[in-house]
Amino acid sequence: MNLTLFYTPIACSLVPLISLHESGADFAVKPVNILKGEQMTPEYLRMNPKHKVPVLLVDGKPLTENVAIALWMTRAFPKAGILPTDSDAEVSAISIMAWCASGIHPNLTRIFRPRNICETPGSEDSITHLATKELDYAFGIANNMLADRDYFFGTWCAADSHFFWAWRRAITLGVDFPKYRNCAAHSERMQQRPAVKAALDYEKQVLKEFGKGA
Ligand SMILES: N[C@@H](CCC(=O)N[C@@H](CS)C(=O)NCC(=O)O)C(=O)O
Repeated sequence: MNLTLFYTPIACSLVPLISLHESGADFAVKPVNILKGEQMTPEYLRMNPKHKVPVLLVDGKPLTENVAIALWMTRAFPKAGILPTDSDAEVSAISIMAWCASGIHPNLTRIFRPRNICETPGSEDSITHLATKELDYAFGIANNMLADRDYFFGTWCAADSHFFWAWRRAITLGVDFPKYRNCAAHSERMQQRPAVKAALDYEKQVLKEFGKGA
Protein backbone atom coordinates (compact mmCIF):
# COMPACT_ATOMS: atom_id res chain seq x y z
CA MET A 1 0.00 0.00 0.00
CA ASN A 2 1.30 3.41 -1.01
CA LEU A 3 0.41 6.29 1.33
CA THR A 4 1.18 9.97 0.78
CA LEU A 5 -0.05 12.73 3.07
CA PHE A 6 -0.44 16.27 1.74
CA TYR A 7 0.42 18.35 4.74
CA THR A 8 0.82 21.98 5.83
CA PRO A 9 2.61 22.96 9.07
CA ILE A 10 0.35 24.32 11.83
CA ALA A 11 -2.72 23.23 9.83
CA CYS A 12 -5.13 20.40 10.72
CA SER A 13 -3.14 17.95 8.59
CA LEU A 14 -1.21 17.45 11.85
CA VAL A 15 -4.04 15.10 12.87
CA PRO A 16 -3.40 12.35 10.24
CA LEU A 17 0.36 12.92 10.47
CA ILE A 18 0.20 11.90 14.14
CA SER A 19 -2.01 8.90 13.25
CA LEU A 20 0.44 7.78 10.57
CA HIS A 21 3.29 7.91 13.09
CA GLU A 22 1.16 6.12 15.71
CA SER A 23 0.30 3.37 13.20
CA GLY A 24 3.91 2.63 12.27
CA ALA A 25 2.87 2.71 8.60
CA ASP A 26 5.26 3.44 5.76
CA PHE A 27 4.26 6.78 4.29
CA ALA A 28 5.52 9.82 2.42
CA VAL A 29 4.63 13.45 3.12
CA LYS A 30 4.24 16.21 0.54
CA PRO A 31 4.40 19.66 2.14
CA VAL A 32 1.89 22.19 0.76
CA ASN A 33 2.55 25.88 1.37
CA ILE A 34 -0.97 27.27 1.65
CA LEU A 35 0.30 30.80 2.28
CA LYS A 36 1.85 30.64 -1.17
CA GLY A 37 -1.40 29.25 -2.61
CA GLU A 38 0.01 25.83 -3.51
CA GLN A 39 -3.42 24.33 -2.73
CA MET A 40 -4.86 26.40 -5.61
CA THR A 41 -2.68 25.09 -8.42
CA PRO A 42 -4.52 23.20 -11.19
CA GLU A 43 -2.58 20.07 -10.28
CA TYR A 44 -3.63 20.24 -6.61
CA LEU A 45 -7.23 21.12 -7.47
CA ARG A 46 -7.43 18.08 -9.74
CA MET A 47 -6.60 15.97 -6.69
CA ASN A 48 -8.69 17.97 -4.18
CA PRO A 49 -11.08 20.57 -5.65
CA LYS A 50 -11.84 21.71 -2.07
CA HIS A 51 -8.30 23.22 -1.97
CA LYS A 52 -7.58 21.88 1.49
CA VAL A 53 -5.13 19.80 3.44
CA PRO A 54 -5.11 17.09 4.61
CA VAL A 55 -5.32 14.74 1.66
CA LEU A 56 -4.24 11.15 2.12
CA LEU A 57 -3.40 9.55 -1.21
CA VAL A 58 -4.05 5.83 -0.87
CA ASP A 59 -2.52 4.01 -3.83
CA GLY A 60 -3.06 7.19 -5.84
CA LYS A 61 -6.67 7.73 -4.70
CA PRO A 62 -7.27 10.94 -2.71
CA LEU A 63 -9.09 10.74 0.60
CA THR A 64 -10.09 14.05 2.24
CA GLU A 65 -11.57 15.13 5.59
CA ASN A 66 -9.95 14.33 8.90
CA VAL A 67 -12.87 12.29 10.15
CA ALA A 68 -12.90 10.04 7.07
CA ILE A 69 -9.12 9.64 7.12
CA ALA A 70 -9.27 8.51 10.77
CA LEU A 71 -11.99 5.99 9.94
CA TRP A 72 -10.06 4.68 6.94
CA MET A 73 -6.89 4.35 9.01
CA THR A 74 -8.79 2.49 11.75
CA ARG A 75 -9.78 -0.13 9.17
CA ALA A 76 -6.36 -0.24 7.53
CA PHE A 77 -4.43 -0.42 10.82
CA PRO A 78 -6.84 -2.09 13.27
CA LYS A 79 -4.22 -2.51 15.98
CA ALA A 80 -3.05 1.12 16.03
CA GLY A 81 -5.89 2.48 18.20
CA ILE A 82 -6.67 5.30 15.77
CA LEU A 83 -10.27 5.08 16.97
CA PRO A 84 -11.42 3.09 20.04
CA THR A 85 -12.23 -0.58 19.43
CA ASP A 86 -15.45 -0.48 21.48
CA SER A 87 -18.14 0.53 19.01
CA ASP A 88 -19.94 3.02 21.32
CA ALA A 89 -16.62 4.69 22.11
CA GLU A 90 -15.71 4.65 18.41
CA VAL A 91 -18.88 6.56 17.53
CA SER A 92 -18.25 9.00 20.41
CA ALA A 93 -14.70 9.59 19.15
CA ILE A 94 -16.08 10.32 15.67
CA SER A 95 -18.53 12.72 17.34
CA ILE A 96 -15.62 14.60 18.97
CA MET A 97 -13.73 14.73 15.67
CA ALA A 98 -16.80 16.00 13.81
CA TRP A 99 -17.20 18.66 16.51
CA CYS A 100 -13.53 19.68 16.12
CA ALA A 101 -13.97 19.85 12.32
CA SER A 102 -17.33 21.58 12.09
CA GLY A 103 -17.80 23.32 15.45
CA ILE A 104 -14.33 24.42 16.59
CA HIS A 105 -12.27 24.66 13.38
CA PRO A 106 -14.50 27.29 11.66
CA ASN A 107 -13.94 29.65 14.60
CA LEU A 108 -10.18 29.24 14.26
CA THR A 109 -10.48 30.02 10.55
CA ARG A 110 -12.51 33.16 11.36
CA ILE A 111 -9.69 34.44 13.54
CA PHE A 112 -7.03 33.43 10.98
CA ARG A 113 -8.82 35.00 8.02
CA PRO A 114 -11.58 37.38 9.18
CA ARG A 115 -11.72 38.93 5.70
CA ASN A 116 -12.96 35.60 4.30
CA ILE A 117 -16.03 35.98 6.53
CA CYS A 118 -16.81 39.68 6.06
CA GLU A 119 -15.27 42.18 3.65
CA THR A 120 -16.52 45.26 5.51
CA PRO A 121 -13.48 47.26 6.66
CA GLY A 122 -13.18 47.31 10.43
CA SER A 123 -15.21 44.12 10.95
CA GLU A 124 -12.14 42.03 11.85
CA ASP A 125 -12.16 42.82 15.59
CA SER A 126 -15.81 41.91 15.92
CA ILE A 127 -15.33 38.62 14.04
CA THR A 128 -12.33 37.75 16.21
CA HIS A 129 -14.25 38.69 19.36
CA LEU A 130 -17.23 36.50 18.50
CA ALA A 131 -15.09 33.56 17.34
CA THR A 132 -13.02 33.79 20.55
CA LYS A 133 -16.24 33.65 22.60
CA GLU A 134 -17.29 30.49 20.74
CA LEU A 135 -13.87 28.93 21.31
CA ASP A 136 -14.01 29.81 25.00
CA TYR A 137 -17.33 27.99 25.27
CA ALA A 138 -16.15 24.95 23.27
CA PHE A 139 -12.89 24.60 25.18
CA GLY A 140 -14.87 24.83 28.42
CA ILE A 141 -16.90 21.80 27.31
CA ALA A 142 -13.73 19.87 26.43
CA ASN A 143 -12.19 20.88 29.76
CA ASN A 144 -15.08 19.20 31.57
CA MET A 145 -14.80 16.10 29.38
CA LEU A 146 -11.11 15.82 30.26
CA ALA A 147 -11.64 16.36 34.01
CA ASP A 148 -10.99 12.82 35.18
CA ARG A 149 -8.95 11.30 32.37
CA ASP A 150 -5.67 11.56 30.49
CA TYR A 151 -7.30 11.16 27.06
CA PHE A 152 -10.91 11.49 25.91
CA PHE A 153 -11.38 7.70 25.99
CA GLY A 154 -8.73 6.76 28.55
CA THR A 155 -6.06 5.96 25.99
CA TRP A 156 -4.99 8.00 22.97
CA CYS A 157 -7.08 8.05 19.80
CA ALA A 158 -7.33 10.40 16.81
CA ALA A 159 -9.98 12.49 18.61
CA ASP A 160 -7.21 13.49 21.05
CA SER A 161 -5.02 14.59 18.15
CA HIS A 162 -7.85 16.55 16.56
CA PHE A 163 -8.60 18.39 19.81
CA PHE A 164 -4.88 18.86 20.51
CA TRP A 165 -4.50 20.45 17.09
CA ALA A 166 -7.43 22.86 17.70
CA TRP A 167 -6.15 23.88 21.14
CA ARG A 168 -2.65 24.43 19.76
CA ARG A 169 -3.93 26.31 16.70
CA ALA A 170 -5.82 28.71 18.97
CA ILE A 171 -2.59 29.45 20.86
CA THR A 172 -0.68 30.10 17.61
CA LEU A 173 -3.45 32.59 16.73
CA GLY A 174 -2.91 34.39 20.04
CA VAL A 175 -6.03 32.96 21.71
CA ASP A 176 -5.06 31.13 24.87
CA PHE A 177 -7.28 29.87 27.68
CA PRO A 178 -4.92 28.80 30.49
CA LYS A 179 -7.97 28.68 32.80
CA TYR A 180 -8.86 25.38 31.09
CA ARG A 181 -6.23 23.41 32.95
CA ASN A 182 -7.42 19.98 31.81
CA CYS A 183 -7.06 21.04 28.17
CA ALA A 184 -3.60 22.45 28.87
CA ALA A 185 -2.59 19.23 30.69
CA HIS A 186 -3.97 17.15 27.80
CA SER A 187 -1.86 19.21 25.39
CA GLU A 188 1.27 18.66 27.52
CA ARG A 189 0.52 14.93 27.65
CA MET A 190 0.06 14.77 23.89
CA GLN A 191 3.43 16.43 23.37
CA GLN A 192 5.13 13.65 25.32
CA ARG A 193 3.98 11.00 22.83
CA PRO A 194 6.74 9.86 20.46
CA ALA A 195 4.37 10.11 17.47
CA VAL A 196 3.50 13.70 18.35
CA LYS A 197 7.16 14.58 18.91
CA ALA A 198 8.01 13.12 15.50
CA ALA A 199 5.18 15.09 13.85
CA LEU A 200 6.17 18.36 15.56
CA ASP A 201 9.85 17.85 14.69
CA TYR A 202 8.82 17.39 11.09
CA GLU A 203 6.69 20.54 11.32
CA LYS A 204 9.75 22.55 12.42
CA GLN A 205 11.73 21.16 9.50
CA VAL A 206 9.05 22.11 6.96
CA LEU A 207 8.57 25.57 8.47
CA LYS A 208 12.29 26.12 8.07
CA GLU A 209 12.07 25.01 4.43
CA PHE A 210 9.09 27.30 3.82
CA GLY A 211 10.85 30.22 5.46
CA LYS A 212 7.81 31.10 7.53
CA GLY A 213 4.62 29.60 9.00
CA ALA A 214 1.51 28.53 7.15
N1 LIG B 1 -13.00 19.70 7.21
C1 LIG B 1 -11.63 19.62 6.75
C2 LIG B 1 -10.96 20.98 6.96
C3 LIG B 1 -9.69 21.13 6.14
C4 LIG B 1 -9.19 22.57 6.20
O1 LIG B 1 -9.95 23.52 6.41
N2 LIG B 1 -7.87 22.72 5.96
C5 LIG B 1 -7.28 24.05 5.92
C6 LIG B 1 -6.01 24.08 6.78
S1 LIG B 1 -6.36 23.84 8.51
C7 LIG B 1 -6.83 24.36 4.49
O2 LIG B 1 -6.34 23.49 3.80
N3 LIG B 1 -7.00 25.61 4.05
C8 LIG B 1 -6.56 26.05 2.76
C9 LIG B 1 -7.62 26.79 2.00
O3 LIG B 1 -8.76 26.94 2.50
O4 LIG B 1 -7.35 27.24 0.90
C10 LIG B 1 -10.91 18.51 7.55
O5 LIG B 1 -11.19 18.33 8.74
O6 LIG B 1 -10.09 17.79 6.96
